[in-house]
This record gives sequence, structure tokens and C-alpha cells, in this order.
Amino acid sequence: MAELEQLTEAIKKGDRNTGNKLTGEMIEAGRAPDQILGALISGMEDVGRRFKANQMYVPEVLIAARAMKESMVLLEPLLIEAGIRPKYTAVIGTVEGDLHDIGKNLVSMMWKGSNIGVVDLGTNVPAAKFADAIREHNAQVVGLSALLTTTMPGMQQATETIREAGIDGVKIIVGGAPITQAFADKIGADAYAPDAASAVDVVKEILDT
Ligand code: B1M
Repeated sequence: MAELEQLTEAIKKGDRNTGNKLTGEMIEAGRAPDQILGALISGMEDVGRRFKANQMYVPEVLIAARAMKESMVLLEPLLIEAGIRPKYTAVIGTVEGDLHDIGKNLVSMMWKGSNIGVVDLGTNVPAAKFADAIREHNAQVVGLSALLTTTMPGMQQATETIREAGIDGVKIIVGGAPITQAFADKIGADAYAPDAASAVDVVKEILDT
């Protein structure tokens, strides 16, 4: 099997040792960084598909994402040198009052795995901080996560604050266990994603058109 395919396989399996070894060897051999990145993304895309189809579960996704992250650490300096930038920039955070971050982190990892740059604001993020970060990083997308019914109003507040800030063209994507499409519509979000893999599809749908 060609090295690039082997790297894709290593990411799919979450085999970070093989992933690191292959990435390092290919860098040493002078392989184009965008080809290595492509192989890593293919691996995470497959992980996303299987996660969505319930053929893979949260711990396995986290292990695959860790393998990808480690290869990215090796690859990043070359990508910067070659001027290869993520296709989009997204800001993400869990809304004010809410400390749950496992689902948000999964979305963040899946986005990174799809070549979307992510600025992660963490948990308990005040509405104004989202707006500030979108402006500061020129983000095209903002992801809001909430796990508590009591913090759903915080998601509405964040959406309103971002809209009121008049930031041109930023797309608001919402998700989390108590969130529904109906709630997303009610608060004026651009899209709802039921899971982390769908959050990748949603970004592609609304920005790649
Ligand atoms: Co909390 N908690 N918790 N908790 N907790 C829930 C959410 C709860 C349902 C448990 C229960 O009562 N059955 C309940 C909420 C009830 C409600 O509001 N209806 C609850 C409660 C009440 C609380 C506290 C209030 C408890 C207390 O102190 N009395 C407290 C609140 C603290 C706070 O936030 N202010 C609290 C605290 C905690 C811990 C700190 C102990 C811990 C969080 C640790 C952490 O996140 N670092 C915790 C946990 C772990 C849970 C449960 C058990 C698991 C949540 C989780 O991580 N699931 C949860 C019960 C449960 O779900 N079984 C529960 C796995 C994760 C992968 O799923 O986050 O849903 P999830 O993410 C999914 C999708 O929702 C989606 O993608 C992911 C899958 O692909 N998604 C997005 C998420 N964000 C998205 C964003 C997107 C798109 C998709 O676009 C931007």
C-alpha cells in the first residue's frame, strides 16, 4: 500500500505511532505537505462517516482525532511555510453558564480534521466574547454548543449578540443534546447539527455553495 494510503488507514484506526512515523518519513522524503494533509483529512472524513452511521463511538473518534492532531503538529510548520491555510476559520464555544465540553470538543476535532481552522473559546463563554472572537479571527463560521436546558437562553443571547454586532456573513451553527432544528429556527441560527460529523457536512453545505 502506498504511504499516503497507509497514513489514511493509521488515522482511521487511531494508530498514532504509525501515523507519526509515516508523517515524519514523508516529510523527510520531501513529500508535498498538501498531499500528506489530504491523507490525514481522508482518514478523519471516514471516521466522521462511520461515527454518523453509529459504526464508531466517541472514544474511538477521540483516539483517531488525537492521532491526526499529533501528525498535524509535525506537518503544521511545512503547511505554514508553503502558505497552505485552512479553507475556513471557525470560532466555537459552549455558551455561558454551561461547562459541558465533550461534544463541543468533538465538533472542534472534526472541523480541524476537515481542514477548518478552529478557535476554541472553551466553556461558559459570554455572548460578547463570541462576537469579539469572530471579528478578531475573521471567522466565517461560529459554533455554539449547549447541553443544559437552562443554558439554551444563553445560546439565544449569543445568537442575538452576534447578529446585533452586524458581523457580515458569519454563519451560526448550533448543537447540543437539548437543541433541535425547531429551536435553531426560533433563535435565528443558520443551521443545526445533531452530531459532530453533521457539523462538518453543515459547514460544507452552507459555505461551499
Ligand atoms: Co452534566 N448534565 N451537568 N455534567 N452531563 C447532562 C447534560 C444531563 C442530561 C444529565 C442528566 O440529568 N441526565 C443534565 C442536563 C439536564 C437538562 O438540562 N435537561 C446535566 C446536568 C443537570 C448537569 C449539572 C447541572 C449537574 C449538577 O451539578 N447538578 C451540572 C451543570 C454544570 C454546568 O454546566 N454549569 C453538570 C455537570 C457535568 C459534569 C461537569 C460532571 C460533566 C461534564 C464534563 C465535561 O463536559 N467536561 C457532565 C456530563 C459528562 C454529563 C453527561 C453525563 C454526558 C454529556 C456528554 O459529554 N455526552 C450528560 C448526560 C448524558 O448525555 N448522558 C449530562 C457525550 C457527548 C459526546 O455528547 O455533548 O451531547 P454531547 O455532544 C453531541 C451532540 O449533542 C452534538 O455532537 C455531539 C456528538 O457528536 N453537539 C454538537 C454538541 N455540541 C454541538 C455543537 C454543534 C453541533 C453538534 O455545532 C456547533
